[in-house]
Amino acid sequence: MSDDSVLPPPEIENLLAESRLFPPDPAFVAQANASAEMYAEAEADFEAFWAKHARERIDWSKPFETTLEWDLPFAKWFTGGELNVAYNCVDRHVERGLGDKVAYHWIGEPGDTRTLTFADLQREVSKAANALKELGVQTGDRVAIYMPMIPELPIAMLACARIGAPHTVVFGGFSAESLSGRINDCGAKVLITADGGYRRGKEIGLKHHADEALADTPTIEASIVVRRLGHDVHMVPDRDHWWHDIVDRQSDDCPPVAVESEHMLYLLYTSGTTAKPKGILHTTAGYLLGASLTHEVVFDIKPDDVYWCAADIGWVTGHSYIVYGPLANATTSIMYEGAPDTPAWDRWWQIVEDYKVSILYCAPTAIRAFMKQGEAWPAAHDLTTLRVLGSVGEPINPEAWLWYHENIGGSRAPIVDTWWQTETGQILITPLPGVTTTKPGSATHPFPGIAADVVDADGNSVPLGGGGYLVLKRPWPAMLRGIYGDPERYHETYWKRFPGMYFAGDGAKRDLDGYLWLLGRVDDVMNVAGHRISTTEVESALVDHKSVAEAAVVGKKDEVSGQAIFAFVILKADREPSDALAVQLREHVAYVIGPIARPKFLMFVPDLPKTRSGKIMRRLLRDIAEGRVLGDTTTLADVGVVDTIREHSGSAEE
Ligand code: 7RM
Repeated sequence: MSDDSVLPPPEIENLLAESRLFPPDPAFVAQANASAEMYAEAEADFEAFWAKHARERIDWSKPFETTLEWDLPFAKWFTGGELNVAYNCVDRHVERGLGDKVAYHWIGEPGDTRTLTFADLQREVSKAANALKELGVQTGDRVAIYMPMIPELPIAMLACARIGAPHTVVFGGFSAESLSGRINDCGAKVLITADGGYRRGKEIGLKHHADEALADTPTIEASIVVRRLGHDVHMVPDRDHWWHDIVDRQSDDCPPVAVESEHMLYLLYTSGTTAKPKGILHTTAGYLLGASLTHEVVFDIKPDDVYWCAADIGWVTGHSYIVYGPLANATTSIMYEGAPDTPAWDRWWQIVEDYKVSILYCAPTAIRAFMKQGEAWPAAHDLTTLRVLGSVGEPINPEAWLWYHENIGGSRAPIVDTWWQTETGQILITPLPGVTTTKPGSATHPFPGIAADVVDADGNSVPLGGGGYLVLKRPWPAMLRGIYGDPERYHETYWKRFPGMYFAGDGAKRDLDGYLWLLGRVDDVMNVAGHRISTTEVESALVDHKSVAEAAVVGKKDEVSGQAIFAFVILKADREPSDALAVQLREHVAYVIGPIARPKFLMFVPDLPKTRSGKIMRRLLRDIAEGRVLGDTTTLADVGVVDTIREHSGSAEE
């Protein structure tokens, strides 16, 4: 027998046990796109697996010769091949008789709607591409896009893809400075923007931010501006063109340009916490394959589905699972411009009912926000059309998973908890609906063909039941090809920590059944008296309590234990904070996980600081817990939240 005392402490403790099992419903299994054989087939020869799907799913102008050239960390997939992404997402469906099929049911926040068929898309994309050509954009030139969630956004992206001009979409909530920084990093030639959009009942102007940005972007030669709000905005002569002028007058004939498999499709910038944003580089064929295959298999997409990914297209989730994956699969999607609580907390459920949505993909932050408002909102609507539910962006706490399952999925629809990143381009860790028995809170297993592992500080696999660092041990088709203009930083950021492996920056554990549980960013792991405790597990234990809607924990410096756990707690809408409840919640964590994880401090807060894509910014919570000056807040969605928390911060319970 081994003596535990001579073993090094685990990289991250495995503390929280979740034993509820949800096997697939036999009726779902009988019709599922996924099959257990996919795993075995992909494992036998992963290159052959991807090559087969690349041949079957993509329409090539010229077939590829080599599946993979792997010169670690630089991958090339499907070399020798040529294709066009817009053709694969739009034209081929029209040619095959699907011109009248709806591509997007678009819903504006104020209640206006638009329907775009694949034939509409083909026409609009071709015109927009011709407008770009008129402005001098050539294959290889970069185009920046800064827009609200309106149909012209995917149209603009596809117009770029049609002529082989890589796009970089900058989320409409970002500042002028973020926009100019990204434009300058990639040297974009044209900006496509709008006068503004709607959010929470308010008009959000964009053009004035764009103008401020363009004062400082020497490479920009022209801009195209969509009129969404209809107000007068300043248009710079010879630079700015209204979309309805320059696009509408173009011919709707624009032959798609065949590009090489490794031609750059887009850049998407991820803001590092302090350093300059990284331009994550995605290319053409591998990305299209990864996004479309995972979309069809993970969401069990059928021709009649009405699919809704509720992310913003400004994030990678929108790129892969609102635009490229669904369109490549000729899927009918919902696209919604606004907020989930406008005009009321049942806006989403009204949309599901009105459009008979069958698949919903959203983030845990949204689910926990709905949880906080209570089950009456979804209960008032017919959600029986929903047959698959997805989650992405953060670990989903078991309680939130169960709430989603019962109140949205009618205890019937399988949930796919999908782990991936901007860098990975496609879903990498996920259940397959109809195949996988799920456990609430676990992303379960790597997608077929993906080699994921959990390793210790030396890069050795940790045994089942242990925690450590999540790594990927072989290339995959939609993987990033680099950081724009900085191959050294690419190597250093992702491939240096564990030689030969891609390090994602996330902690994970694998339970005794081999299921993967994501434990949050390793930078957030707390060290309490020598125990490496993940924020996720303590947060899940708090959300497990019936009064709690959402929780975030951080480590606060402590003389005795090194770090002490500091919990920020949002209560459900009908609960009142009290000292007694704070004591109860701290005891609840001690009971569920163990005394080592009992929060030393607990503060009730009305809200939490989040990024604009809904991820909790624990870095800022650490600043608050330590009473420090706040660090960089540029990616914070709502700056007011931090002040509100600070006003409360006298009341932390010890
Ligand atoms: C798709 C996306 C990536 C980071 C990633 C994780 C976290 C995403 C999950 C998750 C646990 C999940 N891209 N993350 N999905 N953690 N379970 N299902 O979010 O580049 O914006 O973020 O998000 O930490 O590294 S992203």
